[in-house]
Amino acid sequence: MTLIVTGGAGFIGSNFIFYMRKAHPEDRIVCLDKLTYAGNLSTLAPVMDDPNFRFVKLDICDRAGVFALFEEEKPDVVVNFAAESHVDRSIEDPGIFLQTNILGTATMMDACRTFGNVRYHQVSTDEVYGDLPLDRPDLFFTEETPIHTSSPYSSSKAGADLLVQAYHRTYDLPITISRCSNNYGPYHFPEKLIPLMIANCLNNKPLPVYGEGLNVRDWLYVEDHCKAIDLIVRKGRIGEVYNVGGHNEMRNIDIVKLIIKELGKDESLITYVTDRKGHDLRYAIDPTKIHNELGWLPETKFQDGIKKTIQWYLDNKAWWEEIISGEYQNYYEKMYGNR
Ligand code: NAD
Ligand code: TDX
Repeated sequence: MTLIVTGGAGFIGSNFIFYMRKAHPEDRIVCLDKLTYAGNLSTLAPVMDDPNFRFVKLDICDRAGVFALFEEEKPDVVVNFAAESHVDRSIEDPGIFLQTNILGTATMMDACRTFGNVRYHQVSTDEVYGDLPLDRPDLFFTEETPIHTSSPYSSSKAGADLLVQAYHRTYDLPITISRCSNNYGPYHFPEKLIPLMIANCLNNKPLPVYGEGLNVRDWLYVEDHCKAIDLIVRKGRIGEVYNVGGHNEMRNIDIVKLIIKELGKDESLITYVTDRKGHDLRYAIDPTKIHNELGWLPETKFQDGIKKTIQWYLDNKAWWEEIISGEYQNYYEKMYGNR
């Protein structure tokens, strides 16, 4: 079959493409990506010459371009990863988040229903559920937890989810939605916590921990997430939402200390900085549904995954040094310069 994978030059999308080439080499993958600051064509170098792979530089909001691509490729499945994904950027400038995350999703689904009711999968986030209190470790997000967002980013993702469900109900579009927790692993853009801390540590730069570093995230190794999406696309029930995550909760400060230790640096690098506005306290996924229905469980233990990830950043310095030497410097100065 032919899959259109949007946002495949970013972190999770590229890992998904690599996973799918291995797991289903017979499938054709067409990667559609605008190549924003977060997209990196060099990441896809290993698959560029694969006859079953094609890269197309395109904005998911470009209706004419998207429709022409559907006409040409006649996809069986669309997996939509393309999004503005960084919470801090959404706090600075929400507009592009509404544009890409909501209108782009609608454009992709309009193409799906115009060209034969194409199977559509939306990659969403646990952030649509808002946050959980730190003193109630017994509470988890289930698929029934009400949508209750905190940031412009999570609100735009929630808006997209509602539209996806509306297209299913109104037009009978065959959709599924996955809501996963924080991913980590290779090709993670260095604006996000784990790669930022690894890069700063290696450059002996201060490690900016928001607030007191007590916020909790539920970490998922990116390949485990890719396997879950593959399963949902092939075997998930149409119209359903699946939470993806796996009881891997960590406080930010403990992650930072672990990275420092693994890299043999000193905790004096830690710098507590002004907290993120509206900072979500804790995310924690209950993955019972995807486990019971599709047999999925995360396979990578955090202790192993974080070691593999750190090793990847050590082995692939050129990839992230190229990124942080460019426009990223201005971003970093703006976000952290006076914090
Ligand atoms: P990322 O920022 O690393 O990559 C996003 C990709 O989308 C980039 O390649 C970028 O060029 C592309 N893109 C952005 N706007 C586009 C547009 N208008 N048209 C076409 N392409 C566009 O993001 P990521 O971390 O890989 O996240 C992928 C998806 O997973 C997003 O939908 C995000 O909301 C969701 N998600 C991410 C996480 C996480 O921990 N990273 C967790 C839960 C959900
Ligand atoms: O410099 C930092 N210092 C810091 O303390 C950064 C960048 C982050 N943090 C904290 C904020 C969060 O509590 O670390 C935690 C993780 O931050 P991010 O890496 O920005 O991720 P988060 O805000 O949790 O969102 C991520 O997971 C859900 C992804 O970026 C989203 O796309 C996804 O939907």
